[in-house]
Amino acid sequence: MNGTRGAWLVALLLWGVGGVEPVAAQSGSPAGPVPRERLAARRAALAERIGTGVAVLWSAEPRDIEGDYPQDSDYREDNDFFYLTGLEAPGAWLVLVARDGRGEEILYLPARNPAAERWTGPQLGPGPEAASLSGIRDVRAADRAGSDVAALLSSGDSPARRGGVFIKANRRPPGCNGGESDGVCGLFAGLAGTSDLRPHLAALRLVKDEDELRRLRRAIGITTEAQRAAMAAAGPGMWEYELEALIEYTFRRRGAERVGFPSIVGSGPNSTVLHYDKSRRRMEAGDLVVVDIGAEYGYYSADVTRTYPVSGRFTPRQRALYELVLGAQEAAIRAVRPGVTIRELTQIARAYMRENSGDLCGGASCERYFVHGLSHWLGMDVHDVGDIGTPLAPGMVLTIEPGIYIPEESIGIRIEDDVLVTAEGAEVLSADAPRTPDEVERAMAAAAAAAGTR
Ligand SMILES: [Mn+2]
Repeated sequence: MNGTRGAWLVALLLWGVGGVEPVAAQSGSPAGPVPRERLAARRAALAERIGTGVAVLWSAEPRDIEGDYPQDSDYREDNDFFYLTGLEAPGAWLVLVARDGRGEEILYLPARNPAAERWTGPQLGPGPEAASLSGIRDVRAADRAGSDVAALLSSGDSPARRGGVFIKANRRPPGCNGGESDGVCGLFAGLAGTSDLRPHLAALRLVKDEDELRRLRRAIGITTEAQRAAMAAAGPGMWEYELEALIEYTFRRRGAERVGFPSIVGSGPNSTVLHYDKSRRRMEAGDLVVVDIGAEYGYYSADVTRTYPVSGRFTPRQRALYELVLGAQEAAIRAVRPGVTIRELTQIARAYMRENSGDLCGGASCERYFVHGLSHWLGMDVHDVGDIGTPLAPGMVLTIEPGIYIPEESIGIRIEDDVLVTAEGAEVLSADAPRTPDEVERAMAAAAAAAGTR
């Protein structure tokens, strides 16, 4: 990390002649920047929801793992801040002043710090570049933010007096997470008329716009590619961590900058542990392996699960149980359309399982082995924000993921797809990953034939 002085001198010289741009939001990232018009539309929608009042948001706190070696890639922007500004900017504030549904915006960014930038690279400072990337014309230095907001809240004609102040109830101003309560850190403490901004942002984020869908489709495409690669490679004797490495290699080389969540590769007994992510076991012939993975691309995460037989062929019992899970999933997917709720989809999947268990699970239905929820929203968070009771509407994206887990038999089966609600019904965004037992076996057999293995 330290042997780069020469490179830095070159960089600084180039910078001097305009050859190196300061950090530009996501403009250098594989996903590219969020278009300014989209950002403006999201801020306008938030102002309209609030009506009258003042909303204040902060960027994420830089992560500090056991000490003081900050690395640029440690920083992941706060989802809501990114959603509204498209920026990655530690120490920033966004102030939205809404009057009768129309908003004015002020962005506060810390002054640039050349000494810190030697370690973690150029940062965006207050200036025209930030304005151009975010579409927010009024960009100021962050050291003014506290006094500006205090003045804004106390002035006689402030919309805060009429409509209140909206902040995220789980967040504090930048640098205030050590419990400080004076100055900027105490700005909102005990302030009357403060309400939580999160439900408003969640309602907006529930319906994806065109740029969000572009990112999600790409994240999901990368993830289904990784599922195919993993299916092709899996076999007896392979360690779970080898399969995990192969999956994340595909993510990274296709431009995913992170995993949306720790990869779950659970074989044999581990297939029945819902969020097993240690990947420490060696896979054996006869095992099923549950592979629940999601690439994060441009701040949006996929979440796709496939279950495959390590030896390349399901046993008759594994196949019968798999068909039951698949049937439940298909019944739920067929029912997706505007107006339906996740609760109703869950009832449909569970009813299918009850009615089609036969004697697979002894005298009772296999439903008792379906021990988790059917669906969650998908987006910037893998379990994305939004009221789970909201009726489906076009542009919403949810997972559909029934499962059966029988620890006594070391059989765990989960099948998970990512579904976009359309005007007419549903589009399965993760359809490129083999899903029926025959498709899975064919994909594994083709790979084995090509490699001369298994
Ligand atoms: Mn999921």
